[in-house]
Amino acid sequence: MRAWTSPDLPSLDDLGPAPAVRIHDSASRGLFTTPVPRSQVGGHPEGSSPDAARMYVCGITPYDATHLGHAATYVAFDLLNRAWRAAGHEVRYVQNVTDVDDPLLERAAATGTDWVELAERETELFRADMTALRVIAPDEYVGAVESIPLVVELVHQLRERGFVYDVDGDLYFSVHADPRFGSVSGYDEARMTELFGERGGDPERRGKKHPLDCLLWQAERPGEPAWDSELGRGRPGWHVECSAIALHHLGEAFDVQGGGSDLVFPHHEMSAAEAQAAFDGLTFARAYVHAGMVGYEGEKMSKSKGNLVLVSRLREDGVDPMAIRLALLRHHYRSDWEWTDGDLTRAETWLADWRTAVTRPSGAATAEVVRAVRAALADDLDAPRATEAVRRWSVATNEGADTSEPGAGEVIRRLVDASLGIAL
Ligand code: 5CA
Ligand code: ZN
Repeated sequence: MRAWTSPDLPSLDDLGPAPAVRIHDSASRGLFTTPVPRSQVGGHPEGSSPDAARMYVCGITPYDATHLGHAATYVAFDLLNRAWRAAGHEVRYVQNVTDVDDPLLERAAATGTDWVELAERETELFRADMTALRVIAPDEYVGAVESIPLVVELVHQLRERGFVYDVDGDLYFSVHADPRFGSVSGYDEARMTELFGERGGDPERRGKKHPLDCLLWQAERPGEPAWDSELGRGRPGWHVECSAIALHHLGEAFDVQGGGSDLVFPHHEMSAAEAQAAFDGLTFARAYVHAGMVGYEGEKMSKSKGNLVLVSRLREDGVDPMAIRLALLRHHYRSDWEWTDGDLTRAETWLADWRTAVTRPSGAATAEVVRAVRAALADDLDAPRATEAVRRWSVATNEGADTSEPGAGEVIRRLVDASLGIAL
């Protein structure tokens, strides 16, 4: 599938390498550091990329427009992408599009739209929103439908190993086939069963061997799309889509599996277990990173609840996407928070101040700002702290109290662009 156009990244080479990035891993509940690129300690052969930091971020299910919750999550992983690059990593980034799944088919049926058209339309809108927000595009943007052969291959592999069974033609995965099942979320069985039921699972389906076993391949239902395969005519389950795409496009033991915190369980738990059960000794991701949930009017912003603030709507209303991005960055990516109109007006004021400051021929000293911004981002993507440092610089510069450094604005403009993704 086609991704979107990445923004240009200004070079910060003259500022030296940024610190190694530490990021919170939900599985270990500790900080994960991607090893310092070998290219910095000894070099690697030209053309090879043994040092690439590899990241898979779960993409949208394209049945409605991008809301600020989605945007916050993708901007969070964009910060990681940028922080890794600043630290000297090459980044290999893969994202999927769940372009066939129950919510998409239900919405298409409810609105009398062709499901393929709906998915294409909303994916295109997502691309436009990501471009406007200056999110670096993934190297591979991969649809579920185009990945069906990969899914079939992985299910086949699981079946060879005896971890797949049939319930009325649907194929299920025995989740406990992976001895590490449960280690991504750390939840006990009671909590898992509760969440499984709430988040698209079917703990109560009769005929299953264990309530938590999850669907790998769903046999054709009347009126729904289906594909012929050695598994019978049907369509892929959700979790195995991401296992298959990530393994194929990134390989095992990639650095970060990312998404919003609503994906910790069951999605990331199941995806990891499916991949790990398929191959002896395989580690799926080395770290599982989750963004907090953005709420609106008292509830998690969600397509199914309809309490949405859409990026595209704000853009249509003439809001500067850079103000939207700055408003998102004012909240730490791991916190749950609620969007209010005040977030946007505050960000607009800051953005205007920053723009005024960077156009001055000289400004406050930059070395400490560069250090503070990079240190904050390397410390579990602390964007509120990073933006605060830029804010302090802009205040000092605009007040004229300290204009000791000629060309300071140009340094800050590049820093803010490359590390925070905000074009001034
Ligand atoms: N297609 C699957 C992942 S494979 C999916 O969850 N799609 S989604 O469209 O529902 O969500 C896309 C991404 O946005 C996911 O990472 C999800 O965790 C995140 N997300 C959804 N709602 C919110 C929210 N209110 N706040 C923050 N992130 C959110
Ligand atoms: Zn996913």
